[in-house]
Amino acid sequence: MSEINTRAGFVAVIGAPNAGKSTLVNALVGQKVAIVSPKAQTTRARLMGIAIEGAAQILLVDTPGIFEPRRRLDRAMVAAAWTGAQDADLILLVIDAAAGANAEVERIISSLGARQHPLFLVLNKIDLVKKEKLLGMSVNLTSRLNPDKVFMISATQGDGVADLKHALTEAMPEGPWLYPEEEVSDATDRMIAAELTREQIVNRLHQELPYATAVETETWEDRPDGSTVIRQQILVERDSQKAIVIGKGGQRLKAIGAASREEIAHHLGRPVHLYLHVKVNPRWDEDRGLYREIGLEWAD
Ligand SMILES: Nc1nc2c(ncn2[C@@H]2O[C@H](COP(=O)(O)OP(=O)(O)OP(=O)(O)O)[C@@H](O)[C@H]2O)c(=O)[nH]1
Ligand SMILES: [Mg+2]
Repeated sequence: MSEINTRAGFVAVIGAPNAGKSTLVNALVGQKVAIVSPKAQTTRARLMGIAIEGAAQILLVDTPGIFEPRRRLDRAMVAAAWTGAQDADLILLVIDAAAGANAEVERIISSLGARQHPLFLVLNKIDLVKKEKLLGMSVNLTSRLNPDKVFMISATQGDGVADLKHALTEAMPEGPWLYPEEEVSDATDRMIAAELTREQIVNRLHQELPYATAVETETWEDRPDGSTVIRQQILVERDSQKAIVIGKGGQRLKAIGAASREEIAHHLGRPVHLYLHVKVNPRWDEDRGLYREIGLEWAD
């Protein structure tokens, strides 16, 4: 590979909650770097997934879905999303084609009005939508957003993902790669391990619980026998939530731990011993140290 032809740049992946941003980042990277769930507001902090194609390194900044902020955690998440967009070479706006241009999408469109960046518009989840609806949506959004390119994809099925990746490659500025070739994410293993446990919780519990929960990796020990011992704390806001996470006779916590341990071991490529405990802290979302641990800036 000749030095002159390498390309590298940042792509901010933004969109409403649940649009499929993290699923798309994983598909472009070619492995799971970001957690995914059918619930809105799964991603909390900015996370970079690194995709490589030919001579190009595409740094995909996965952001929290942009929504109406209420508490401090929400404000920090929205701030993380827009910061991701400002620093980027290109904005990838992901829209859930099945949900259409709802109020959240409208808010994002108006905020993008004054953008300085090139924009790719991605209509995702085309596997769920009739062609006519898709075309109507595409015409409407294109006339209002004036994107540089439009893609219709299914991030879960893979349709259109290769074309999108190729176009991203060509849109990256020329320059040296910014990360080592083998790196797939900027998150530390501690953070990824905490996220994988949170993914199990978000996918197993309902209603308010996912939003009331945070996971923190407390200790990490790589043993000489090749295994890793990890202790994590699951924070909830109330005693009743603690009881739900633990489940009857500890069954639910056991299942969360077993599934997460398997995912973490797969990620690390080594055996893992995972110990979880649940702690009640009604104000965990006011704890500055925790924000740092989960990769968010404190938002006043
Ligand atoms: N049918 C279908 N489902 C999809 C597609 N892409 C993503 N999903 C699903 O949509 C849900 C949300 O996906 P995520 O990737 O977590 O969405 P997100 O935009 O990152 O959401 P937040 O992090 O909450 O902002 C998950 O259940 C995905 O499996 C798709 O192309 N087709
Ligand atoms: Mg996400």
